[in-house]
Amino acid sequence: MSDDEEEIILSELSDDDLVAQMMDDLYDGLKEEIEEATNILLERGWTPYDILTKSLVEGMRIVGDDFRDGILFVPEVLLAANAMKAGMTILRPLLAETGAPKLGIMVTGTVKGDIHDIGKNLVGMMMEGAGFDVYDLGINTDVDEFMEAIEKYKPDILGMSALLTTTMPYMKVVIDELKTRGIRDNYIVLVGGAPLNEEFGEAIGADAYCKDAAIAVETAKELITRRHNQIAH
Ligand code: B12
Repeated sequence: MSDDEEEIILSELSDDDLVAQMMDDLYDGLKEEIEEATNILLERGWTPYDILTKSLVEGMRIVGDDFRDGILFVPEVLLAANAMKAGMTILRPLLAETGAPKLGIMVTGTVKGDIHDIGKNLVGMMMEGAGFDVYDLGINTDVDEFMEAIEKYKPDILGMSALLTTTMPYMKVVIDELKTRGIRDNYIVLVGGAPLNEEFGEAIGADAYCKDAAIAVETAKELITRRHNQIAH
C-alpha cells in the first residue's frame, strides 16, 4: 500500500459501500476480508440469505463474467471461490438453524468429471435451512456412488449439479440407471447448474430444473407435498 492510500476499515463503511467492497474483495480472492465483512453484516442484522445473494453470489457472478471474457484465469477464480466458501462457512450453521420441521431427505452431488461445487453447496445449505437432511456426495460423483448413496440414505430427493456443457449429459446416465433399476419414480430428481435449462431438464427426464437455490427449495417443497398427497389418495 502506498503512503497516500488509506487503509479501508470495513466496519466504518455504509452497508452499500461494504457490499461493493465485498464484491471487490471476492474478486481479489481476499478470504479474511470476506469473513470479516460477512460478520459485520450479520452484526448489522442482515439475514444470512441476503448476505449470500446480494454480496457473495452477486460477486461470483462478476468473477464468472470476467472468467468468461478472459480477464480472469483459473488461479484467480479459485481464490475467489475459496473466499466465497469462507463466507458460506460462516453462514451455513445460521441458515440451518431455522428450526424448520423436517421435510425430507436429499442426496446431492456434482456429477462425474466436474469439480464445481459452490452452487451445489449453496443449494444444500438452503435445503438444510428449509428442513431437509442433506447428504452431500461432493464433486466428481459417478453413477455407482449415486446408487450406493440412494440405497444407504433412502432420500426423497436426488439433486445433481453440473457446471460444464461436457458434464451435464452425465445426469442422464444417472437417471437412466434409476430407470433400469425400476426405481426412477421413487425419487424426486432435481438438476441445476449454470449451463442447464428447463428443456434440458425435461429431455433427460428430471422432475425439475432449478435456476437457483431459492427455486430449488420452493420446488422441493412443492413436489414433496404433491407426492405426499398422491400417496395419501
Ligand atoms: C468458480 C468457477 C470455477 C472454480 C470452481 C471452484 C469450486 N470449488 O466450485 C474453478 C477455478 C476450479 C473452475 C474450474 C473450471 N472451470 Co469454472 N467456473 C467457475 C465460475 C466462475 C463460477 C461458478 C460458481 O460457483 N457460480 C456461483 C454459484 C452460486 O452459481 P451456480 O454454480 O450456477 O449454482 C446455482 C445454480 O446454478 C443452481 N444449482 C447449481 N447446482 C445445483 C444443483 C441442484 C440439485 C439444484 C437444484 C440447483 C443447482 O443453484 C445454485 C445456487 O443458486 C463459472 C462461471 C459461471 N457463469 O457459472 C465458471 C465456468 C462454469 N467454468 C468453466 C470452465 C471452462 C472451467 C474449466 C474447464 C477451466 C479450465 N480450463 O480448467 C475448469 C473445469 C474443471 C472441472 N473438471 O470441473 C466454464 C464452463 C463453460 C462450459 N460451457 O462448459 C464457466 C461457465 C466459465 C466460462 N464462462 O467459461 N471453475
